[in-house]
Amino acid sequence: MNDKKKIAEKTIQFSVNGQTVQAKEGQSILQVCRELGIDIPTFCYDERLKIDGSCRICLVEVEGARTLLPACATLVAEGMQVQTHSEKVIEARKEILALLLSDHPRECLKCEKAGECKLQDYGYEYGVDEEQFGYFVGERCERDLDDSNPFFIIDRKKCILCGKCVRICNDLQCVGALHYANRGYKTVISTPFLQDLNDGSCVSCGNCVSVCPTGALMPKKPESYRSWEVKKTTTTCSYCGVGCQMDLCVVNNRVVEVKPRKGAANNAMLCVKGKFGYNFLSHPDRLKTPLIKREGEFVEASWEEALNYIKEKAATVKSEQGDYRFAGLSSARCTNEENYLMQKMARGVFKTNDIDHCARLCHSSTVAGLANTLGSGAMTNSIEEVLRSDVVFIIGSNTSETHPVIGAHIRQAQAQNKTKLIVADPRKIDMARDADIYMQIKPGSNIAILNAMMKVIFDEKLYDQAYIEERTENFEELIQTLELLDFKELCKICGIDPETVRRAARMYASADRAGIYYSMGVTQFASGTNGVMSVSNLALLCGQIGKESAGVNPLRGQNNVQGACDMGALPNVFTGYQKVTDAAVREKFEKAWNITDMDDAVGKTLPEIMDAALNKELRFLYIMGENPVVSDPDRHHIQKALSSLDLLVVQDIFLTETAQLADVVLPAAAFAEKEGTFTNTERRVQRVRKAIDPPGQALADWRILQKLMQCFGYDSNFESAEEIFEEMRTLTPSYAGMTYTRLDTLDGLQWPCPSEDHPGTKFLHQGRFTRGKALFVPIHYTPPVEEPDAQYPLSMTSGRNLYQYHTRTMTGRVEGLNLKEGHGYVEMGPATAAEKGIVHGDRVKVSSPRGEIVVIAHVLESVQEGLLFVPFHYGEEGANVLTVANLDPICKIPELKLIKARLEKCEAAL
Ligand SMILES: Nc1nc2c(c(=O)[nH]1)N[C@H]1C(S)=C(S)[C@@H](COP(=O)(O)OP(=O)(O)OC[C@H]3O[C@@H](n4cnc5c(=O)[nH]c(N)nc54)[C@H](O)[C@@H]3O)O[C@H]1N2
Ligand SMILES: Nc1nc2c(c(=O)[nH]1)N[C@H]1C(S)=C(S)[C@@H](COP(=O)(O)OP(=O)(O)OC[C@H]3O[C@@H](n4cnc5c(=O)[nH]c(N)nc54)[C@H](O)[C@@H]3O)O[C@H]1N2
Ligand SMILES: [Mo]
Repeated sequence: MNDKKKIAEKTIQFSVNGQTVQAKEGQSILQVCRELGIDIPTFCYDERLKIDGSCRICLVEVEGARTLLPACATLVAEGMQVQTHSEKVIEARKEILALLLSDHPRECLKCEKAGECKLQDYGYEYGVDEEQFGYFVGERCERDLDDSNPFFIIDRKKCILCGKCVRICNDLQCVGALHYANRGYKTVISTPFLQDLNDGSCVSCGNCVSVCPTGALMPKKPESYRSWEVKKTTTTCSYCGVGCQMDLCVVNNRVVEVKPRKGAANNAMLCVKGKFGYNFLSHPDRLKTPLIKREGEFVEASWEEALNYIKEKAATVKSEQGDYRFAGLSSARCTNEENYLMQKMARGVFKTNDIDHCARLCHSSTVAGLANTLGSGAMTNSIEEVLRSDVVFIIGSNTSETHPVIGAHIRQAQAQNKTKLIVADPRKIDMARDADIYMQIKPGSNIAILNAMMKVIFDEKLYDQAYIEERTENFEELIQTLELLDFKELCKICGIDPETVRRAARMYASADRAGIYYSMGVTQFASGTNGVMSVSNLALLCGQIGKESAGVNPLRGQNNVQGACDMGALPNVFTGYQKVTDAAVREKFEKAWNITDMDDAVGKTLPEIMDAALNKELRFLYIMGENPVVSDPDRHHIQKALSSLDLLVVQDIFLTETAQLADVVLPAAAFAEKEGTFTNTERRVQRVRKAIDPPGQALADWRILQKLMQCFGYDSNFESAEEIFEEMRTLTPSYAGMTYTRLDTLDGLQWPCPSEDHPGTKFLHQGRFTRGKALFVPIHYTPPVEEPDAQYPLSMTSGRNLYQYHTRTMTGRVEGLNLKEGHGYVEMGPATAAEKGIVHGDRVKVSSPRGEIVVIAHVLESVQEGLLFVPFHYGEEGANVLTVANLDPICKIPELKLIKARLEKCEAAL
């Protein structure tokens, strides 16, 4: 098909500066010249944005044209003769530059943009002497400095009105926070004041700052430096699972700025955390030496002392118990190489499958559910494919806050492709404001709404009969279940009127290409696996899996949670989901690792590990890069469990709430300080590169793990992360074709990638499902485990916000992020608040059978009445003081999204 397309693409011959060249029909002169390496200046052009042509600096001479033409807006034509640097062109460019410079401040010497400023560069290149023009002062209004945003300043005097910032804000980020104000010569860019930040239009993504060609939009920087002192290293963002590519700009071993790069997942976009959330790296709180707890106090120790201490304590456990009674928590924040080594250590050195990580609390229901129905529990399609979807159905994902760059992609699809959007969420989240159909479903009613939609699709015969026959099994059983269900009753359970459900079902079913995007609002239930399988049922019913711009797309949360799962940091599988219960698989790993007697039973999951610690079945817990005291359900229970251990080792970049309970704390290098790979939510494996040295004696996690393995007598001698990757890929079919050399691009490679000549896989299940035929699994709605009662009359859900990341070890140490959301709060609807006499900003107490928190009330129209939303970011003011581990029987995910709670107003004295 590609070949046909190529033939259809017309080639055009024309000449540039007297040389005959070829181009594709539809290309602009600027594009072709860029490909040819001919430098045409431009301020307003960005290949991602619609052509604006306003800056005029790219003017070229075209034979026969009456005027000079902008190269960005002029398409090449057969026989055209173009001059890019004729005398006339140069004169015109000089004139434009002179005009721009005539009212531009003469500050190049002290301007922070110097060296990277396009106006300065072109002025120099074209020999325009600013002194020949008088500096024009005044008249245009609002030309002053605005530094009200916590992350960047706008200096309107330096603005040349190229409009890139306005276009990126409106057309790519799609929030419309930047506009032009006034007209004609008085035109200025109207900018986000902090007030705007608070009313939600500006999301401080900083994409405007990244595209500004002059010093008009500049990041607030931790220190002053000149651009030529900067060393840039390309790497992958370490916050969420989008996997944005970025350059870390380093001066004196300190990251001083972050700039977006054009990776396949992010298209040179970033969010506020990726762009501005890097100061934690150089924060004085970073762990710099190992710490050993002696008589209740941490004492600094050398690596040797710390490792020996661990060895001795572990030996005591072993001599008393006959076994190390070891369990490990691995980390979705760490690299693939580190997760590989962590599970190798657990299985190879401590001979146990008791290894797990935060994916248990996150998408374990996805991994279990989709593995059952499709054969693979990962996002089926690629992020950029959403741009061409006809319908997007978001259920239980606060996309614009938790995967901001994907949220922006979906909005671009709406604007550019007329993609229709359906949203189901008990809170009217930002994405819901722009939805074609918004269903404010009752919390815990996903299965009911999905069954209701399927019932409409079945009754109205909107399903894809041919696809179902050819590619699925168990359809009859699904129908039998659907036939038993009462549509009106289902609508009542979700609290949505039947006509809206019908409209949503028809919209989804009639689309050619429809993608479902879901996350924690589906997975974090005791019925999470069933919820995931319901999503899969709906997509299969309409033939939406196995093609482009469609699919079932679980948005994986952490930067490397997909990778940590792929690497086998799970109790039931080795790398690439090879089962620990399969003797042949075990034999393969035993041989490769040169060990015997591997544990052959499925190990304990994270909540089970905590219970086993509490009842002393486990004695030695090793936690790498997790903070369960804040992130696991029921804080007091977790604290008790961790305190019951004989030996707790925590390996982190900060002294977290969890590390404070440890016997030994080991200082790890952060993402910017080490080499490796992360696998993003769309299965894309991307490089992580070292930009700075770690602080003090901190070491890359893999180096620490290797030291420990050696200390316990295992001969491990990797000299680089790459060597670990090489071992891993020989044991992992889906990664087998990847090498660091192949990964050394901005796009990385998507698994499955079974051989070195395989290009990687853009979307899964084309032609054939991983499990052969896809499976329909009929699901009945089950009510939440905890329902409101007289004592706890409200429902409470929990989650996140844009500015904070998880347990705030990193974002809590970035000043600007805390200006917006620095304290614990609870969201509630106006009636729920009024009933208790609560107004916005009051201090309130939220309690559950597990505990209570005192936080600030956020009274919002967007929240369903009777429901409270509490973020889990804020430690003792966070949701997990109140939650409880009611587990899904299949995957053991806790029902973090729904508990019962009580709300009270605090008296002023509190
Ligand atoms: N800024 C930021 N971004 C992050 C993170 C972060 O901490 N901060 N964490 C990352 C991680 S690890 C993850 S897993 C993702 C999570 O990303 P999301 O899942 O998008 O985030 P949550 O806030 O947990 O929950 C999503 C939504 O579920 C809704 N919800 C609650 N109950 C129900 C229900 O019964 N049905 C439906 N349909 N919806 C419901 C909530 O109102 C909320 O809007 O975010 C990742 N990105
Ligand atoms: N109530 C409620 N609870 C939840 C959720 C919810 O929605 N509601 N969501 C759950 C979900 S989806 C998730 S994923 C979990 C997340 O739970 P956690 O993974 O426990 O949360 P993080 O704060 O991301 O913890 C990561 C730790 O790794 C450290 N770290 C960062 N980089 C590195 C590194 O390179 N090396 C090392 N060694 N350490 C590093 C950080 O400082 C931090 O302490 O929380 C879960 N908890
Ligand atoms: Mo997560």
